Amino acid sequence: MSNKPTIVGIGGASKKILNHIRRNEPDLKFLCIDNDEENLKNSYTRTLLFKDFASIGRVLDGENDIVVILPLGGNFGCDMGQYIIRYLINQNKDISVIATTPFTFEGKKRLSAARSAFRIIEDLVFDTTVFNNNSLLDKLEQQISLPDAFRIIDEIIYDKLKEKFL
Ligand SMILES: Nc1nc2c(ncn2[C@@H]2O[C@H](COP(=O)(O)OP(=O)(O)OP(=O)(O)O)[C@@H](O)[C@H]2O)c(=O)[nH]1
Ligand SMILES: [Mg+2]
Repeated sequence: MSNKPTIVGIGGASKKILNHIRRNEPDLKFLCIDNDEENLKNSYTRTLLFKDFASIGRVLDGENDIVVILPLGGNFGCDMGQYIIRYLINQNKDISVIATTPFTFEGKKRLSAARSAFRIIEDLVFDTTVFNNNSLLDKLEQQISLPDAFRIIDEIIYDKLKEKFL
């Protein structure tokens, strides 16, 4: 039996992060939950098209140690992330969260939705980590493309996961 956690991604961007982690950690269990069927098609991990909470409970039956990967900024993650996490806690699962907040250039609305969502999640979950995407850009000397910036953030999330949970 493995004592490694199951990695649960919430929202469209979490698919890319989970795909990245899986390339490095093929033996971990994953579940990517999203409401966008099209997006889930090129996932390399187990996926669940979100319809209701009970189906999440069924898929994760017996998997009690969970790290949630939650890139905040979009509607699904900001609106539903906290409810999915609440549901998992009520199922007596041990939950940790690694979240990100969006770049400023993605718009004020996304940033403030992400911040409000994260504040709520922080009150629910003892072990949370949040990366502010913007602060990454401040550290880089050269201009890089957005996809490259996201790949670096995927790697930072994976490093944190390894450091704390694997
Ligand atoms: N680490 C990482 N973050 C990403 C990537 N692409 C987008 N993001 C971030 O993830 C945030 C959330 O985006 P999505 O996951 O697409 O949003 P969603 O939760 O699916 O919500 P809607 O599609 O709007 O309903 C964005 O605001 C970006 O900051 C990526 O490839 N890697
Ligand atoms: Mg989406």
